[in-house]
Amino acid sequence: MAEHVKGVTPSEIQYDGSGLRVAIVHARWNKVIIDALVNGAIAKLVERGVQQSNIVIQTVPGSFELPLAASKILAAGHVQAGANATDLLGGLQFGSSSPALSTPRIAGSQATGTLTNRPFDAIIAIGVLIKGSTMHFEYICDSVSHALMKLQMDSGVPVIFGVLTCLTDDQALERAGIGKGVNKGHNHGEDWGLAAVEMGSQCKKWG
Ligand code: DLZ
Repeated sequence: MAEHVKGVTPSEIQYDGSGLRVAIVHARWNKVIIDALVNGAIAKLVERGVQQSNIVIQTVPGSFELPLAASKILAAGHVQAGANATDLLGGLQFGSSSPALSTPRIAGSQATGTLTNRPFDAIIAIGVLIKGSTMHFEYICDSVSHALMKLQMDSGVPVIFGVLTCLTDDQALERAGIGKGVNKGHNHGEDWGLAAVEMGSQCKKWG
């Protein structure tokens, strides 16, 4: 079999996610693709031992909303014991009573976590941007990627970049493992789940 040139080489270390708490924030644009990616990420988190009750999911309208929501979720996960998480989250309406955080919204999803004040070890931001006929795509790709990197560097918490920036629908479908051809492609959500476990574990060790 030909050796693959592109793509991530699996780590030689099998990281243990059993002590990790992971948030997934995802856009609702291009939902079929989003659902496949989110399910792929969750499957790998669970496979690596992350408890379902330690996976918290929040949706936002589009990819442009991902950085602010991710920032708020991380802040809420870091509030001091006794502080009111929902106050910090303001209009985003998080909290254990929120159906958005207490109920999995993706069929077959294994995530059951609710927001508490226990810090997150990693957050995965998932969106699917598909180029249209205006400059909208370029502006959102650029601003979202920079904002997510800034959040990661400022917070010290791994922010996994789960934003597909595709030129066509077919590219996006193939990167979610649901391509139309004989070769369905590869679900990048799985890589993001593994990246969250690896980076979450390593950052705990590095302090
Ligand atoms: C407006 C828009 C467009 C045209 N395309 C996408 C897209 O391909 N993927 C995506 O996640 N979001 C898209 N949006 C919505 C924006 O991200 C954002 O939700 C709105 O501009 C409101 O801020």
